[in-house]
Amino acid sequence: MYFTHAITRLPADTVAAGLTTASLGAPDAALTRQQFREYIDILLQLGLTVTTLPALPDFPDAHFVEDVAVMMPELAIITHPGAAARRGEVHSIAPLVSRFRHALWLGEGEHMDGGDVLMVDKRFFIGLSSRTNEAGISRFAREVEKFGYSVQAVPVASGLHLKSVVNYVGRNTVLLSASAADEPAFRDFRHIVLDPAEEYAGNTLWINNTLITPSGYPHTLRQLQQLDLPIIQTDTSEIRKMDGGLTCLSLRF
Ligand code: CIR
Repeated sequence: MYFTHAITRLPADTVAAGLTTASLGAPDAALTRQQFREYIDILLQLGLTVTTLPALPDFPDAHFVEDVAVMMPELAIITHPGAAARRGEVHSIAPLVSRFRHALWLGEGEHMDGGDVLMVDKRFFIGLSSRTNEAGISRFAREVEKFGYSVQAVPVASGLHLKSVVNYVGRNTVLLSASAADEPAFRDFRHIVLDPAEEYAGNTLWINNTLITPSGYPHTLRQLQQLDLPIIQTDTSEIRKMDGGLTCLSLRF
């Protein structure tokens, strides 16, 4: 799929107050914004039109826009984020999403974070995680199956979201952690298995046949180079401190 647009949100000064399981210290707000701007520059360089929403200081995780909506050519699903502290974010993204797609909302009890939703052509792999539950996946499946998509639930054994440790990287290949390598859902794909010391680099973004990968993961970089696709490395040190990565920072469509 070729993307022409991205929606992003400027990280707020309050970024350090967001949710995290990482014990890497507090992120620096100014450096977070600089890394975010570098990410936007990459999207622009790849030919996307980028719309950036203003910071939402009351929601310190709100720049992780991927979690609050799932975009498809036919529709958008506004999620019901698994973490109560993030639920209010949906109200400020929905009006913009609705300008581009007919938007449906998941309801009370139908938990889902977009970080658990991996789309490969007409197939969705959705992580069953601490943020996404069976009810969320069932409702999502009901809505998208009407448009010819299939939905497969995948238990998330490590990492916050499915896409923290499994991503499609082009050429019928998934980049995934050793803990996900035996997952039957991915048996039709070639596998690149992450070095356990570099699991974070699993959040590599395949976009318009280019790979955007975090800098500082040399083993993964060498593995990705075998795909013979253009690779852009970018520093995400501050984003990582809040459990975020490259896919989380945008909605692409
Ligand atoms: C959270 O815990 O919700 C945020 N601090 C990080 C969300 C990362 N989102 C993603 O991987 N899609």
